[in-house]
Formats: sequence, structure tokens, C-alpha cells
Amino acid sequence: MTIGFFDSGIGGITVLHQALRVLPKEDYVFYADTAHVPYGEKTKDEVRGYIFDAVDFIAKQGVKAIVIACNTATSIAIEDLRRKYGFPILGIEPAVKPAVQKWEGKRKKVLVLATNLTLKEEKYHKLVKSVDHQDIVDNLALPGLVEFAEKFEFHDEKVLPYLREQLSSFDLNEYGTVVLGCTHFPYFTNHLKKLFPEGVDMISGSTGTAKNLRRILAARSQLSEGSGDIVYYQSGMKVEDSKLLANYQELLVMLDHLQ
Ligand code: DGN
Repeated sequence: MTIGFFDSGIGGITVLHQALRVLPKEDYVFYADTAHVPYGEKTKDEVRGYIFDAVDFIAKQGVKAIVIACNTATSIAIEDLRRKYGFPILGIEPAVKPAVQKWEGKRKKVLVLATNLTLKEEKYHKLVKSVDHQDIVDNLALPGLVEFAEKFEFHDEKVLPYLREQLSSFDLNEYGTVVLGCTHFPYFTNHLKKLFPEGVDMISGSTGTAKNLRRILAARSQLSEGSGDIVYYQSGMKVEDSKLLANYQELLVMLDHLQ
């Protein structure tokens, strides 16, 4: 049986990349809802419908677990998804807790970058309230990065002016940790590092989600000895086009180099 990964677009590849490191012998189904990306700027009800359609589709492929590799989808639907399906459903959320823990050593603030929908959700506000006792967490939505990623626009000339503009009202020297709270954002780690002071930490929840996946499968004696195959779907259609498949492969290689 395979493991399903789901995102609105290519963001989920950043989480799949971590899973491939800790579980290289599993086989995977990766589903991108490219017909409806971006989720972050749509209404909650609209996005919820897309998520259930996608997860239903993935469940029919005979998976043993599904990773909702999207912070936005996790924040609005994870509990309902878990109630509906009988297999483990893992999510990802902004890594606010480990970021706040770094405050002790660094005495520098935390900036959470995510989608508008994630930042608006109660789940996020509750999370921040439970760990941010010194009021050190700020946040910013960066929908433009999702658009750049979906268009495979990773050049400095495109990305840096956008980031400079969005970050212009922040004093970047105040921050010691940046939380990449959208799975599309790790592609822009190097761009962000060019703008923040040296030594800033960029953290995402993807390593934690991948390790959690391994722990859950091991506890259920469901680890496989497969070959790391990945079958890609885009909004219900199997991806067979060699150019598109090569794009996904390229993203995995790009992430290798970002580590
Ligand atoms: N990659 C998604 C996330 O982690 O929130 C959402 C991107 C989007 O669809 N706007």
C-alpha cells in the first residue's frame, strides 16, 4: 500500500522530499489540486470542498496513510478528515513552538510566513496563544510566493523585489527565526536568507511531519519495502506527460541542494 500526499500545488513536494529521506522504501501518490491552486486566498467553504474531493480520490487509490502537505488545508479540515477516514491522516502546521523555544537562546523575535487563510484561522491563533507568552511572534501572508512557485519562477530578479516590498515595514534585524508556514515557501529559503541578517533560522514543519509519519507507520507495523516510486496526480488526472514528470523530479533535486 502506498502513502498519499496532498497539496493545492507543488508545495507538498517539500514535505514529500522529507518523507523520502526518512522513508525511502515507501511508495507514494502525490496529488496536487492544480485546478484550484491557490487555496490561501479563497473562502474556507470553497477550499474545504476541494480538499474533500481530493482526499476522497486519493483514498480510492488504496493508501495506508495520507499526509495533508498543506498548512492551509490542515488548518481548516484536518479534524473533519480524521473523523471521516479509518487510516492515519497527518497534517502540517506552522512550526511556531520550536521557533518560540529558540527565543531563549537568541532573544530575537519570530516571523511566521504563511497564507492568508492559515493566518486567519482560529487554529493558528490558538497555537500562537499557547506558546507565545512574551509576544515575540509576528506574521505575514505572502501569497505571491505561491504564485511564483506554481509558475516555476525562482529567479532572484522576480522574487527579491516582491519580498523586499512585502517585508518593507518590518525591521528584519529583530528576527532570529523565520517560520515557513506554507509548504510552498521552502523553495524560497535562499531568497529569504539574502534579506534577513546572517544566522537567521528558517524552519518548517515538514521534517516533523515526515518523522511522525514514520513513527505512526512503525507503530502500526505498516512500514514497507517498496522502491520509493511516486505516482503523480493533478486534480484527479494521472500525470503522464514527461515534461511535467521531469518538473517534479527537478523540484526534488532543487530541494536536495537547499538542505
Ligand atoms: N501550500 C499550501 C500551504 O502550505 O498553505 C497552500 C498554498 C496555497 O494554495 N495558497
